[in-house]
Amino acid sequence: MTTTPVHPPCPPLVLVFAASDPSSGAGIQADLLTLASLGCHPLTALTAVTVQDTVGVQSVQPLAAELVEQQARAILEDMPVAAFKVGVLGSVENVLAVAEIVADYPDIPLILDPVLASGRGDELSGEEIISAIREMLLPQTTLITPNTPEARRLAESDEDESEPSADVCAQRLIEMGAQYVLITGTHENTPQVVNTLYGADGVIRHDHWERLPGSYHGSGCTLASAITGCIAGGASVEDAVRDAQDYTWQTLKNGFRAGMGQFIPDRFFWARGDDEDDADKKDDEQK
Ligand code: PXL
Repeated sequence: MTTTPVHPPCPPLVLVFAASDPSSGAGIQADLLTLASLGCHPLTALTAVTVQDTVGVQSVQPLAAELVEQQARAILEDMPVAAFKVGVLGSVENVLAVAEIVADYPDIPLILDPVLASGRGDELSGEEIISAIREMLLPQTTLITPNTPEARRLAESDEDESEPSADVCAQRLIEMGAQYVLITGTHENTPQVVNTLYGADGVIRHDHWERLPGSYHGSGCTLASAITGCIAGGASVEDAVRDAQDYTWQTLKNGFRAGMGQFIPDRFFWARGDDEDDADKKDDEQK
């Protein structure tokens, strides 16, 4: 008698285009941790190497566009990718390479986190990269996840006499080709953080979150990756945005200060033995 080996089902596969952050607060390491925590199998095309810690970015060294392309093509020819997540690309050539690759897979949802600067203000994408993203990637984007300063920089027009509102920026990003826009309100001076999801017909949902006191490195990467993971698992954009915000808020609430700078979100908060949880479990056992 022959027995056929039984393989477990394949988890959702997500291909991430992003840059390395040695602190694992942000960048491709943050994406890997988040996607793994949510049950996906992350695949990577590294776009750049940064030198940074939890205090600041020292340098950004883009990889050659051919190398980015070879990494992605090798994976795409081997595996059925369920979703793309795009973070820091590091050069105009890399934006063009990624735009060309994803154009060959129009049915795979693409979540774009337009990282223009780190949370501490270090520039990660110059003006030419921003223009290339506008022209080449936005029209292929399912969901873009800018914070308010990023939304303004992407959507600003020479004709603006004053700063455009978040609603106007979202409308312009949709006119430029994004299907959905999630503008995060972390940088606003509001008592709560308000994140707003827009579609072709305007606002789809506002979500309000308690503003946490810490300063976090990699909250945007966590949110965009978590959304991508949920979409790869079959969720609609709206459900993915709701569930990923909840997950991200918990990673921030459980964030830890590993170095001398910003807090790092804990993407595996649920896997740590926590005294309160242990106490709750003991209470339950006694009932
Ligand atoms: O959090 C955005 C981000 C993404 N990717 C890299 C980064 C940062 C912020 O510092 O360094 C590589």
